[in-house]
Amino acid sequence: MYKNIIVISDNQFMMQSFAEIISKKQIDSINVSYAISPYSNYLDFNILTENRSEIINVLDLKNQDTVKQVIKEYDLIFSIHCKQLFPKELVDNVKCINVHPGYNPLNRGWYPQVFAIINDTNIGATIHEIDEFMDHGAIIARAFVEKKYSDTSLSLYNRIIEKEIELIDEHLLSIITNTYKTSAPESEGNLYLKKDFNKLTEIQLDERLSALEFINKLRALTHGTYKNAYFVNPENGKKVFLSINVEEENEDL
Ligand code: 0FX
Repeated sequence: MYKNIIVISDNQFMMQSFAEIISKKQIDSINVSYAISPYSNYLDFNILTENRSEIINVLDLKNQDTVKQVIKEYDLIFSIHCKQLFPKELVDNVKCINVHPGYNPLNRGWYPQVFAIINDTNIGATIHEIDEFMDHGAIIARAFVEKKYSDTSLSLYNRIIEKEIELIDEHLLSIITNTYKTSAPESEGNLYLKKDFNKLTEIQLDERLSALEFINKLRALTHGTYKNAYFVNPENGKKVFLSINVEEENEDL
């Protein structure tokens, strides 16, 4: 059984959800700390569980001394949408577990639902052990979520994080008690980086795509108020942002 646990996250909602699950399970004799990356704003993170405000640390995993300190203090680390890559020294010395908003190994890396819409691949959520490569280690649990033609990146993302939270709820105890089983990913799968997402965002006005490909691209780049897809206005060179509104007819009407 692991006793000294740290949860590192850059996603306020996921960190809060994780903290609520841990608190609900009322596991005796564990100490849980919470941390964010230097990329996140400390003020955005205010984790409350049962009227208790958890203290959040800022951890820079590029700093050797910090990594050594973490290895000394903790025996289990959860990465819950943590934007820092865990260094090899850390993953070789402490059990590190990642919760990923994609179905490994199909959708490794950044913004998995975006690439699942573009490439029409299956999508889901995964809990896995961390090795030195991104979203690559032994799989503890994973599940698909439905992907619809009427989805945008945001609606699909919301379904995925709901599934991540379900998987955490279901598998947390077996992870903390170190009684879980793993399976190896079937292949290296697909890995997408932030730069692959950035490349998608400019729509070339002379690009030829089928209607389906174009609609899929806009659905994949539509995520609430984010300004993702754009074309360059030939008149003044300014970016013009666009997104798509998708709604399937309601059968009851
Ligand atoms: O926390 P997270 O949902 O997850 C991301 C990666 O997708 C994940 O693979 C990695 N393990 C984790 C550390 O970081 O990312 P987010 O909260 O920055 O963005 C959530 C969604 O919002 C993303 O899937 C797509 C959308 N988005 C985000 C940004 C910043 C956009 O459409 N445009 C943007 O500029």
